[in-house]
Amino acid sequence: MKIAIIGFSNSGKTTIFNALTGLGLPTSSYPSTGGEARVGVVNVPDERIDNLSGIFKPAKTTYATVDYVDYIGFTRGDTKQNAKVHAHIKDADALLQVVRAFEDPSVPHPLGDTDPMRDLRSLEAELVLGDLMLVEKRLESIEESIKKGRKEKVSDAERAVLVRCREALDAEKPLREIEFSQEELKAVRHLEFLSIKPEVVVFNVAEEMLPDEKALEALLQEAREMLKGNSAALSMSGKIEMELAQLAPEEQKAFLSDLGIEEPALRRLIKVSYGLLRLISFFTAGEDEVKAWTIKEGTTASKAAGKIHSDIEKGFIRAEIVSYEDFLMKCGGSMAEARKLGVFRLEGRDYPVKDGDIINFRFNV
Ligand SMILES: Nc1nc2c(ncn2[C@@H]2O[C@H](COP(=O)(O)OP(=O)(O)OP(=O)(O)O)[C@@H](O)[C@H]2O)c(=O)[nH]1
Ligand SMILES: [Mg+2]
Repeated sequence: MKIAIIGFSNSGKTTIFNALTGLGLPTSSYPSTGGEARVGVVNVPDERIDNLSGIFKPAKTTYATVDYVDYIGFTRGDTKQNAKVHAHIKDADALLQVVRAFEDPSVPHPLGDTDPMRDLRSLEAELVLGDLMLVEKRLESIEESIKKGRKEKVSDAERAVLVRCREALDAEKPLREIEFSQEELKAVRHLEFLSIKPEVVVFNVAEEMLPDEKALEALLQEAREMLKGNSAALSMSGKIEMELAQLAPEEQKAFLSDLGIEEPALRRLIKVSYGLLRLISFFTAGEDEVKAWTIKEGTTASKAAGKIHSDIEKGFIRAEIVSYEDFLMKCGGSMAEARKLGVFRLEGRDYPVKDGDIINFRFNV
């Protein structure tokens, strides 16, 4: 799973990328203009995995992960430049939009001054415009094929969806606000629209603004009213989070309590983006390894088995399952106790796996 960080230049994208990944990419007040997109792998924090790991004391503990991508910023009104950005991030599953909400005269703002809602609207407009251009280009090439009598090159289904897309985009609506059927989505998937992707908006606020919870909540409220479809909004100080990420765990705790913060905003951000992708985790637990496996909501037991190994999917007999809650509450975290109490359920291949299921697959090879 991949999440692309987007935003205007100097909004703090790389700062937040560094905070998320613990990497130390250079940040500067000069806008980045090119280079390669950078990818970092981030563990999805999960207390359930922490607890299971405490119980099983496995040789290895593996969290679910999400890849984050950092690239250059969007430029207002420059569709050519923005198409370049699109090319680097179009395969992402979701977007993380960083909106500048800090003021700092030493860091030039590409739109003149700090105005988070204006920036959010402008960036959404750039996403919409980029997608509209893709739709129009594609429709033109379809018309061309029809004119030349090359009917085999034309999918009526795709054309119909494109017309729907154009209507929405013309009305300045991001495509994530529109309901599409699975077939419709499939017909236009190859165009890799940006405005159709789920999006988390992060307001990058100044450290001094953090205590002003009322003002922050008002800003978030306004953003949430504007954003429709699969999206979320939160705020953090990218600078503080980056400093935090570079400290050892013990120092982090001290730093946080000095600031009166319970949980780094970053943990919340990672969890929110994981949820936005409609992802859930099931667990395998033993002495070798405690591991979270990422699946889409609604994945069946046999498909979930296939995540671990195709042989387990092929030779699937049944799944022995205990929910994380039952395992901790009813069995005091003991597998022997779980078996004795019979809390393991036996499920067949079509069982839809639930978030937090601890699973042991029975299979034939
Ligand atoms: N004062 C202040 N400066 C910040 C904050 N967050 C980031 N900056 C600074 O803003 C500048 C730009 O930050 P980056 O993280 O490089 O921004 P970016 O969005 O990646 O910029 P581009 O890659 O050029 O598009 C750097 O000098 C940062 O130190 C903040 O919360 N407060
Ligand atoms: Mg950057």
